[in-house]
Amino acid sequence: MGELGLLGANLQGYGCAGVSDVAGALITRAVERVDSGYRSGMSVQSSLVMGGIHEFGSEEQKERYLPDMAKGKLLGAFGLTEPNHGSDPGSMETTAREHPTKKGCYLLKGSKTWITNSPIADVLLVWAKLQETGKIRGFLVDRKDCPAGTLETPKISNKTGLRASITGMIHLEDCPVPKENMFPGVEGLKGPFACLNSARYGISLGVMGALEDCLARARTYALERKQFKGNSLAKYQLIQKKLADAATDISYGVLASIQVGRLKEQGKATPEMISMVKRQNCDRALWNARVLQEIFGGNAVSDEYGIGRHVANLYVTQTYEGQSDIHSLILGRAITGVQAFV
Ligand code: TGC
Ligand code: FAD
Repeated sequence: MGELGLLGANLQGYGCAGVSDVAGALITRAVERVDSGYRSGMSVQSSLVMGGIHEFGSEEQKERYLPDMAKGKLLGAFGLTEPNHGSDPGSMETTAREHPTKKGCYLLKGSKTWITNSPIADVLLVWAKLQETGKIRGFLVDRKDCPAGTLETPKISNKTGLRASITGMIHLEDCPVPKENMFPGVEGLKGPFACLNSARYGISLGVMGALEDCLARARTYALERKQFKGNSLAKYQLIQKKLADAATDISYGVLASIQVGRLKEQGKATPEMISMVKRQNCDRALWNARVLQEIFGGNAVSDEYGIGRHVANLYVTQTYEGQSDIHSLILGRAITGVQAFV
């Protein structure tokens, strides 16, 4: 991916390709057509970590990390979710306190879970609350600089979805991080959420790629598989309706995302527009993939046909970066002005 210029492709400078937001999301669509796990590793590197450094990092942080991350020589992870706080990251328990003796150094303590790339990441963007102010800040935890026993990143094994992507935890035990590794440009939840806007937008087109692959596979299978008097499944109206529903949702979903991307390029996209396409496209991709799976009958249960893999992956895409019901509440708040989270 690094050699092809796919990492941080829509970022300007620092060795990145500098393509448009829409082009960047079309890359996620092409990659996710293969497998959501590949897109996931790419999104974390590109939108969540490189995007965060690009938007909020110091000039020194950008020079230090972005060129090598664009080449794929350094890998990033984004640590927001905690064992007790997923949909509600504002309640996070991970803290950063000033080192009692070493000036200009923070000690990070806490745990993050379900973190894409964490077991193999070189740099982990960890969101933690400053003990003195209670404000959330972003820290670039550089694995090579962490003393033994202060950073652990165990892998989460035997996942039922997103198996092509590596996921783990982050345990920080008074891990020393120099102040120059803290993002100077942002404090509060808007830091991680700004990174998420970009990644959520990418997912909205990415999942359409996965559904396109499901449709292509289901169409081929329906044409080849014969049942009742030698007819192909494709001849039956109920089968055709399933294909028509998926094709329609793909067309609407792709066009809506491209339009939001065009607005994003003009600085006119709101977080609610992104919530809308993230929620709708993930929900429709999962729903249609589950329906298309039925066309394969018992064979859907075999890995060989690929469809079950997409269904399991699409459950994850509907869950991470804000579960769909959470996006419903973001939209409901915008429509009514009333907060329904708490
Ligand atoms: P709330 O009061 O709504 O907002 C707090 C502050 O943040 C600002 N803000 C945003 N800024 C930019 N973009 C957005 N989308 C923003 N949303 C909120 C807001 O303006 C406010 O700023 P300020 O200056 O007033 O402080 O905060 P809340 O705690 O009530 O939030 C509620 C809620 C539910 C919307 C939020 O917590 C939420 O979105 N939860 C979902 C959590 C989530 O998305 N986690 C993702 C973890 S990362 C991940 O899943 C990566 S998977 C990657 C892969 O493998 O592909
Ligand atoms: P919970 O918050 O416990 O929610 C459980 C259910 O309750 C959901 O259906 C939710 O919608 C619902 N719910 C919660 N609150 C409300 C409410 N107020 N009203 C109505 N319903 C509610 N996180 C990272 O930080 N970085 C990563 O790289 C990352 N990668 C991931 C990779 C994978 C494979 C997975 C599975 C997850 C990843 N995550 C990552 C975590 C992901 O963002 C969280 O799983 C997600 O935000 C949901 O949090 P939770 O799992 O704690 O669920």
